[in-house]
Amino acid sequence: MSAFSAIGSGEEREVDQNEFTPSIEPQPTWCPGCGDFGVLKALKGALAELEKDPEEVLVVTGIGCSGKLNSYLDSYGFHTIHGRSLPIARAAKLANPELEVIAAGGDGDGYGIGGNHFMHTARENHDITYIVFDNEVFGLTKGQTSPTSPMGHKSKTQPKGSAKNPIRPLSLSLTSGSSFVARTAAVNPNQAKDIIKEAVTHDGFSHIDFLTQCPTWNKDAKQYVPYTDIQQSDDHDVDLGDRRSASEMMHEAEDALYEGEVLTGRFYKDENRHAYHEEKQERGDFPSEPLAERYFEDGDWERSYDYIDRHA
Ligand SMILES: Cc1ncc(C[n+]2csc(CCOP(=O)(O)OP(=O)(O)O)c2C)c(N)n1
Ligand code: SF4
Repeated sequence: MSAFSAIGSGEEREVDQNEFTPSIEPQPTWCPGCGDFGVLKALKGALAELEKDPEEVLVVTGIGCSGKLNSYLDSYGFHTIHGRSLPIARAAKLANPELEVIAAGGDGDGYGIGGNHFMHTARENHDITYIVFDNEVFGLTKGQTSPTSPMGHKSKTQPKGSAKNPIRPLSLSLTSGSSFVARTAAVNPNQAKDIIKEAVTHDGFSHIDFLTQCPTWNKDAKQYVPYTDIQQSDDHDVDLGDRRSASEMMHEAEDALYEGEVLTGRFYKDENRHAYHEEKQERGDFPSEPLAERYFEDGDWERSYDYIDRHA
């Protein structure tokens, strides 16, 4: 028996996306019109279409409005501290490679305070999906300038306008070593769902820069404008397996975003590189049974919600 089958049923079956809606907090408290709703919807749809049982999935989040994602998704969840979703997600995946691990957080969480973890998780190509809610501000703490705020962006922390260039999340991801890099937008739920499905299925570190509008603190952001899907457009051509081609397309998309043109789609995909745990396995530097197995005993498992219900 594997560690996974000690958690879930392990049976293949049709999954309805409503199975991912929790009974305790089914209605998110995000502001009306927030792009975070789009991530939740796309994620539920993607997981259901991939026939993932909620108990096969672990969602690890950082701190921010985006960090509330796992409160609104009925799967295993770990709401960590600011910028630390990736180390927790990596540890979980290494302890139980059969678990579908998704990490998520904001641009402040992932590209700012957690930037070092982002770089090294990409470099090591851990087999997890990382969704960054990119709304170009710190939403939860009331709209401060973030690593993706454009030069000149005015906020409480930069009332005269930011004097900093924004980071280039796609390029940073590529040069750090991600083996799947994509950008999608909350205004485009079908593309978002398809990209999440590809990211989850991809064997290696999949990074999605997910443009999410924050109507409360960042009305001027460009995430609202109509997007172009580079895979559907005759004006853009990217060879997904070619780093130079991907890099050029990323630079174009990163520049265009702040000029009001939203270019989304898949930018890079390396299907030949081994994920970190596979690389370790090949070197004989990984236990033959999942580490998690050592801490599991048959039949002892109860979901945390059952405990909460009991004490309600
Ligand atoms: C170590 C630490 N520093 C600062 C904070 C305060 N804080 C909470 S959320 C947040 C930023 C949130 O912005 P972002 O990550 O972009 O997520 P969003 O709320 O926009 O989804 C900050 C600075 C904290 N919780 N912990
Ligand atoms: S503050 Fe912005 S990011 Fe946070 S819930 Fe409201 S709209 Fe969404």
